[in-house]
Amino acid sequence: MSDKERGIHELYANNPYEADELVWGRKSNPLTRRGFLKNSGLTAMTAAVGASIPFAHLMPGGLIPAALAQSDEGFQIPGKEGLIILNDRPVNAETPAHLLDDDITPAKHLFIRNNGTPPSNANINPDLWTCEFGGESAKTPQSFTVAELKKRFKHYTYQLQLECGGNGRNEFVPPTSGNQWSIGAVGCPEWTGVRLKDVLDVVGIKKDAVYVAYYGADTHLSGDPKKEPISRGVPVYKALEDETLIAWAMNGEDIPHMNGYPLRLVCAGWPGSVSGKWLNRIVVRNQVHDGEKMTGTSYRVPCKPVAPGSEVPEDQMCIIESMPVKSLITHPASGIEHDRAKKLAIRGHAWAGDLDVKNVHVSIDFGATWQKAHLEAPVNRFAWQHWKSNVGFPSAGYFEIWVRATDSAGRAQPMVLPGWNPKGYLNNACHRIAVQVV
Ligand SMILES: Nc1nc2c(c(=O)[nH]1)N[C@H]1C(S)=C(S)[C@@H](COP(=O)(O)O)O[C@H]1N2
Ligand SMILES: [Mo]
Repeated sequence: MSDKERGIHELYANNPYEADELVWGRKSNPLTRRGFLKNSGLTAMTAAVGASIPFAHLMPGGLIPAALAQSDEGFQIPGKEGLIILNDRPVNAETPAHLLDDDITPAKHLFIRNNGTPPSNANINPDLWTCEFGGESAKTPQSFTVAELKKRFKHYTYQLQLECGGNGRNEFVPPTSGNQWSIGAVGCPEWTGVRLKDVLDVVGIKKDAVYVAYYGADTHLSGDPKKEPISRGVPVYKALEDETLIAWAMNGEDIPHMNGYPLRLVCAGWPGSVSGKWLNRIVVRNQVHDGEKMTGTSYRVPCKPVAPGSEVPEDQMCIIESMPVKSLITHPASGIEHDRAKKLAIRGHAWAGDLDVKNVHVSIDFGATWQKAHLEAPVNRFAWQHWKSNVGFPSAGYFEIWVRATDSAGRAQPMVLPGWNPKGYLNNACHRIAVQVV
């Protein structure tokens, strides 16, 4: 395989069907997504994954086998363990699926998505840290220190999932720019703080209020103090939900520096970008917020589906709200060997933006048939739900386990890539892992 030096992702990113032919000699049809592995191609893929592939005839075209697509090279960021670094300026790092196995995501395994330069940790005094509340639709603008917020308002603790809108971007064809997240820009820690709505109740919201937005203390990468790295918001009804928190703690401890210490907004179910870190200002707006990364193609998708690669006029782009249904297989890790005489216990989590997950199914034959998994209820709204199942295999060989969740409105995850969009958001295609059955 002389093209291996180019990297299999690079090859597939350019044209997955051409790559299929180049790597495996597999003629595949983009429309039906069927792959026709010729004898030599099958031999090549079998050699690459290290075993025969009993369901090879069902494997879609243009798909890198999970055994080759997923790597978990480690990277060290203080307080973090095993994350995969995608960018170091700004820092962006995701979590391999098997490190998201805990019911409650530990701090060391929560992804990092920075748009700018975080405030220096050394300069942060957590008690004196102040958050202003204002904006044209605030009745009585005022400020609270973290100590005042803690003293004045009732504390709440919820497990809330956080997922970057660009999670899964690395699968879009044609490729879209930005951090090439695979599946690990998601986590579900337990957050403690006060309700944004309790504070806004004291501040007062004028009748013309439309949006509530945040500003943080991080600075623009250019160093220009007049520029914001990011400032996003949500409609008033979303800001006022019980679970929208101004949080100072994660899993009972200070929030890690890279995740927004000492204060952040957690507004679950929507793209992670609405959960402002290093929070120092909340504004109540009389219009849809127009801060950095609210406009243009940022965190927006075409209001109606478009052909892959299309240029979409700005007035036909809609702001992303609730995130789509999604799931992960967090155990076992991809690539394990398994004894065919035994059943394999598998498990993971599923979540569905503002909705609940109604059921989860798993497949070992590239989605031809599905078996229902056991699914738990969420501990609270916006917490991910745990699922588990036992699967048996008909023979030895290379298998993939796919997982598919369905939300309470009956919408299921797509098995392969959903609607293409210019910035590569909302890829909720089924997660899959490789298993070598021996
Ligand atoms: N101030 C500030 N808040 C921010 C960001 C940022 O760069 N600066 N990134 C946003 C994005 S795009 C996401 S996905 C989440 C990531 O949160 P995490 O880094 O704690 O995982 O924070 C959001 N809040
Ligand atoms: Mo994000």
